[in-house]
Amino acid sequence: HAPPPPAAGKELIATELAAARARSLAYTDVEDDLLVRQHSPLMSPLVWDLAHVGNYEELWVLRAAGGITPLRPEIDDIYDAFKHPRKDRPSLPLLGPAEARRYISGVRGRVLDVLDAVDLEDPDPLRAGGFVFGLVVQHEHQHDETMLATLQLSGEPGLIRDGELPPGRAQEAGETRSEDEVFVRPGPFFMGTDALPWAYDNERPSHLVDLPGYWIDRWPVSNGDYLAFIADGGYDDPRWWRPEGWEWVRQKGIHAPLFWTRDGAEGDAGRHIGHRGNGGRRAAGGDGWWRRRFGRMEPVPLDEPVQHVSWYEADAYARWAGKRLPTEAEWEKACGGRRFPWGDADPRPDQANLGHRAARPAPVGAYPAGAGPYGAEQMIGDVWEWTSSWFQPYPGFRSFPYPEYSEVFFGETYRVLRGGSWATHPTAIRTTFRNWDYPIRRQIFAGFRCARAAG
Ligand code: AVJ
Ligand code: FE
Repeated sequence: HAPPPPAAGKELIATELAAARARSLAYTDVEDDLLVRQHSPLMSPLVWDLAHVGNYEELWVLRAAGGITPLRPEIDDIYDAFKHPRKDRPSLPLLGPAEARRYISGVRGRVLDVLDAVDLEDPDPLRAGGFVFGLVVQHEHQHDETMLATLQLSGEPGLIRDGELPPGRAQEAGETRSEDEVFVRPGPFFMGTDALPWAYDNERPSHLVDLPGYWIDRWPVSNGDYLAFIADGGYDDPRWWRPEGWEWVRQKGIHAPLFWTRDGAEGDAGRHIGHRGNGGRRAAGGDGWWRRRFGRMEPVPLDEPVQHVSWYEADAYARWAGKRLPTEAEWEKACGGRRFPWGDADPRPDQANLGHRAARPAPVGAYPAGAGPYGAEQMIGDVWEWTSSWFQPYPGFRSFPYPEYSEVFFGETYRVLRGGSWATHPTAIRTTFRNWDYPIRRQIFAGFRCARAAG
């Protein structure tokens, strides 16, 4: 088993706190109207997320770890995610944008005082190794990714913050598919972790899991791959779908990933046709399909991992392809039982597409240097990957520091996603990290890869 990385020092913690905050402020550096409006009943107004990250910091760092008297106890109720579902949040007496910024910066000042005074060797589990700071840093980054999903749903241009990404693998002329598999030998591996000081309760404890041999795709399923499923009538063939998934696509009239539209069609994305530009990628094709990306229309790039698909769509594609989704154990074992597929060192830009370097996944094959020991690539970053597993506790699970982070979600309601997306910050991802969502959700930056049994 890998040795634990050294516990974070105070300087590193301060840097991480500042990085998360810079991101939250950048994503909310827009007109007030865009912050207070609700863009989708699936999401909070952005100004709720902004004050919520400050309130969470107040609850956990200032009150629970620092023993500081509550600053604004009267707003706790408003920012309690369990008291008010997202769709109801616009009608709450939310702090306005300026007040929210003032509140979170006031909290942050005191958080830095607590950090100055804290003993990181203190055996108290909230303070040991700076756990409570890891908790709030990762929490803020998770809400930052949620804010990006809200901005994508809003259809507003701007904030796209595009950048350069490495090129994908060389393709033969006319080739669009990216099917290639790697073999993972049978045998036991340690799933989860006891060693990473900032890991969540749901990643613990580390436990031995024995798996038969299996094949897993070398890359996430690409848009080109997925278009073959569409072209083959995949959305119109009940053979590929779980009964409840079939009922859902029929009822909602779903025939492509979210934000996709066909030439001439007037789907959801079609309303934004005024923003259409070729994004310099027309040569990449699109097969007559366009997508709306942060308010801009562009041809669907065939070599990018597909994103904005639900678990039901991923599951149907896999069945059509003669495969299945990997279990989360299979997904994790393919990463080799380390913090990252390449080892324990922090991600380099040539190993994974993380942290919103560009506002899109990188093409399939862009990160050979990020391969795991069995050869699987792009396990970390680009798109969250749906697995076949329900979100369930590991044997010996103990809730910490509060049941509403993980425990209340266990059961057969949420499917597990792994690996993080282009929008996930490197501090908030590792091979043991577990994300979860409803199987119908498509606004998250999620795609998938397939697996199949050996033999
Ligand atoms: C782990 C992404 C499912 O956003 O609902 C944020 C993380 N928990 N605030 C979510 C979370 C509390 C959570 N996910
Ligand atoms: Fe939260």
